[in-house]
Amino acid sequence: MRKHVAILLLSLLSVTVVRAQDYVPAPENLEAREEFRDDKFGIFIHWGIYSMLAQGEWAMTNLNLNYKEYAKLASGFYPSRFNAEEWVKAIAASGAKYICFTSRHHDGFSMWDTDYSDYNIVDATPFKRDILKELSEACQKYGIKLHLYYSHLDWYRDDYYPLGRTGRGTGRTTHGEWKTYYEFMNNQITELLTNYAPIRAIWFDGWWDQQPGFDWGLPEQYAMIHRLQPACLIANNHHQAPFEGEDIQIFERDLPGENTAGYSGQDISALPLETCQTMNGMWGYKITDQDYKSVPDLIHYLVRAAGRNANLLLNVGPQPNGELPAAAVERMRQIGEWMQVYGETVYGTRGGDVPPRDWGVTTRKGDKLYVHILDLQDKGLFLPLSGQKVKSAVCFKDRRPVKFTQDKQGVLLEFDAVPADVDYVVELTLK
Ligand code: FHN
Repeated sequence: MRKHVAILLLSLLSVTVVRAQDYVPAPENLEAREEFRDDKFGIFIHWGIYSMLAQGEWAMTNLNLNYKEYAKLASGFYPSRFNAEEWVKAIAASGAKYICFTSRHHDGFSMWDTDYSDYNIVDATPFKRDILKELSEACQKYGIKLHLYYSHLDWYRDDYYPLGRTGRGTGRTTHGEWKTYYEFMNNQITELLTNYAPIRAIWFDGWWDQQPGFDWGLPEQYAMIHRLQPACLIANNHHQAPFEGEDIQIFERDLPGENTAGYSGQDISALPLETCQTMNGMWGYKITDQDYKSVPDLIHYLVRAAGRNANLLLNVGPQPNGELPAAAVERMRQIGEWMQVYGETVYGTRGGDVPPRDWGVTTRKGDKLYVHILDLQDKGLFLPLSGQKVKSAVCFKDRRPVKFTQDKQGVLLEFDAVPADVDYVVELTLK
């Protein structure tokens, strides 16, 4: 009996091992991962017909709105000030290298001209313009990469079955037709990857809506995506360690290794990392939410992410009229100004040799180690760099030498005054 159990366990193990080896990323996918890592900074856009309610993207379920009533919003959606080029220019000015746009959020409304549902921006609104098309063209024009958010869960369709944890008050009468829903999603994703190419990443969300063990058909869906665009990076905001077939690991509202928001206890993988964060409190536009983070705080978040080898995907929720909120545009402009000066110490770097600390982080590129001092109350800073030889140390901003001494344990930096910049960067050249 024991032998049989052992054989069964062994064969289960070998199945797992074989499955774990199934996905071999294509060379262009590996290249896209490195390019993604180098980019370090992206802007997340949560925009849909929910912006008209101005209560965030969860209004439909938070307010228990009937799905048929909610759908009427579409016939009034006319974002007269939407201008894809203006968006992309403001985003490029922030120093961000990519945009992740909500092609379809949990409310089930498609922000492109899809053939697989009339509940979309072209067929269901008087605006009739394919927002995604305009955005993808503007992105290509200004050299910004496009990622697409796609919700796995749906609060609108009857065939999103079984009902998940959320969206139970929207009045849908769901039927046992998961198969048609799954086909619908795959058709839409195929459309996105065919008509709006190149899409650098598909960013899934909603896995957490179903009970553990629910079969979302991810391996087949992921294989389809990689067949259509081998370089396309797959991310899934399931709040777990990455699944087979994924190319990026995502964290939400927390830096990798932290878990203040409750979504991020998972192990950190060797995949490229990205953490998404709101600029104010909500993802989608909320009229009462003016609780914007300060520019220094946003820069710190970006730098602390880079020091943890992660990208920052910073969210903006456009207004119902199609404009990005002025408060967000102003913050993006100021982050961009900072990036103009300090971009060299962020773009193309990897997490540095000294692990993140309360005072700041380090980033590394070639023989340069950038010490980002964000919060130091001292005129000295010891870096445990045993085994590394420092050739020179300068203040990155003005190239003035920084005093340092070195022994086997590491390097001691000494300053004339307590570093007070938003980010006082010391550039160390290593031997
Ligand atoms: O439910 C969504 C939420 O609306 C938003 O899109 C965020 C972005 O990370 N993700 C989900 C919650 O985990």
